[in-house]
Amino acid sequence: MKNRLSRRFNDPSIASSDITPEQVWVNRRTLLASGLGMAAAGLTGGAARTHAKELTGLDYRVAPEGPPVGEALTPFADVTQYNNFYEFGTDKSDPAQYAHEMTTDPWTVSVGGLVNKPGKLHLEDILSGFDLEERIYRFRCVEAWSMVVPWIGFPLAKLLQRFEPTSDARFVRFRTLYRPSEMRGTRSFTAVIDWPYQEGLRIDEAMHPLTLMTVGLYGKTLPNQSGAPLRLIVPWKYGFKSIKSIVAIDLLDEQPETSWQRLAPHEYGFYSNVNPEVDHPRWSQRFERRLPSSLFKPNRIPTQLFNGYAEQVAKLYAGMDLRRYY
Ligand SMILES: Nc1nc2c(c(=O)[nH]1)N[C@H]1C(S)=C(S)[C@@H](COP(=O)(O)O)O[C@H]1N2
Ligand SMILES: [Mo]
Repeated sequence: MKNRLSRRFNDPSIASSDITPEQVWVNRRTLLASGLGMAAAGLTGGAARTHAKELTGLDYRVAPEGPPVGEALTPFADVTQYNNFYEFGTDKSDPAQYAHEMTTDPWTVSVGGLVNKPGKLHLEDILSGFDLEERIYRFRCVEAWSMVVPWIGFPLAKLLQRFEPTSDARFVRFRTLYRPSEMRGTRSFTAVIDWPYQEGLRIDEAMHPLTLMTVGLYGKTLPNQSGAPLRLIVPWKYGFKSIKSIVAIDLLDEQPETSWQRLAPHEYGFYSNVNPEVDHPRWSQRFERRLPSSLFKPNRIPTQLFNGYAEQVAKLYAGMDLRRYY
């Protein structure tokens, strides 16, 4: 089977529609959340979900909670037109302009290292093998902008368990596709990053239920600029840990080097947990600009420890000096 999902994103019947993805999202969510709405529309939950699948190409379960309390969702246009994906250039507008040059079909992910069952999975197998769910997460970039996004994915732990990590596995390393013919940012003479883009997590961070293998947002498959067809979302860490367009995952007994650490070790640490108390050497991390943000309406809000997820993840770092392990 071909990767029908990535094609669905460009489905003209969606593009020509004059409803925005945010409206689709809010309407469908309201419909699913309220029994009254479903009764009024003459739909069962199942029928509503099938309809959502036809509309978006993805079938997923909607998490019962709404957005983080009092925080609006960041509009689809801001989420998908203001990006970091250096493989396509360093300007925030480069990924939206050039990431379509990347082929995402066919797509395989290899999992190896300290696992009992190393192997390769096709994207189709990954998508059919796991129940997808929608999770609304805050996302905080190290450059001090942030957003709230309805991501669609499944816990990374479920994928890793399928390959049976051995008891020696203490870290996980992730690598992005490196294909210069389709990634103009990697062909530049002023090399920014030592490609392929590489990131890592400690095994308990990788196994944490908040850590999401992500395939969609706003009810659609990921657009290429957002890291299609498969990217990580680690909501309590700075955005660069959330590696895009993943092709390889390896379980290791030693802490892997990361692309940003290699580039500037005193600016970017391995942990990179969101922390308003620990400044970046060149700027403060106390505040963030919540997108959409402009000169006249900067939308400046205070940054929270672990990006607001302390209750869920602080225990992973009990006893650790967070200034030293930044
Ligand atoms: N492969 C790859 N993954 C990447 C990056 C990148 O340049 N290449 N940038 C990171 C950074 S710095 C951020 S803030 C987020 C941005 O995700 P977004 O564009 O979906 O907001 O992606 C992260 N993942
Ligand atoms: Mo970032």
